[in-house]
Amino acid sequence: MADSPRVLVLNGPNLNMLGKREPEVYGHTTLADVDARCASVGESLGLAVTCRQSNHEGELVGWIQEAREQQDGLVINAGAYTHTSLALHDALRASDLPVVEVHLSNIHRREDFRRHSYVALAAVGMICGLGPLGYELALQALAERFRSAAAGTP
Ligand code: CA2
Repeated sequence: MADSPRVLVLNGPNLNMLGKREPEVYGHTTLADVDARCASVGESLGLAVTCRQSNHEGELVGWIQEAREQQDGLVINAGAYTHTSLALHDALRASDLPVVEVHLSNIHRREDFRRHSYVALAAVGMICGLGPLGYELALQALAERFRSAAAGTP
């Protein structure tokens, strides 16, 4: 649709391994399955969704910088960069976009070092522990945010 709000779904390092390793932690769904589901759920919510994955911090920063001009919202699972990357934090803050952070696993039930997120400081909200459903819920949250902004309601 021409005027659909645009949302970039970004996945960080190692998420290309989804469904191929550690199914006991991350499940059997592949990243291609997640991307396909985001596209179809996005369409049903009236969103134009683009999905990208990178194992490289600088590439993710570049895509976030581009998103400032080209997108209306961002869903991000930054993988391990969540817990380390001030560069992603700064890029997300500078994007001025509504950001929803997603994690497949419940980062609060795992090692202590996963409890801190540099992404969360730049996000409107975070969904974790619900597996791939988290991406759909994040898209739903953004769609609702765009709808209420367009209607002028809080
Ligand atoms: O739970 C999440 O979504 C995480 O962002 C996943 C990251 C982890 O570092 C975060 O603390 C939480 C790891 C992504 C690695 O994904 C793999 C998937 C399958 C096999 C191996 C790695």
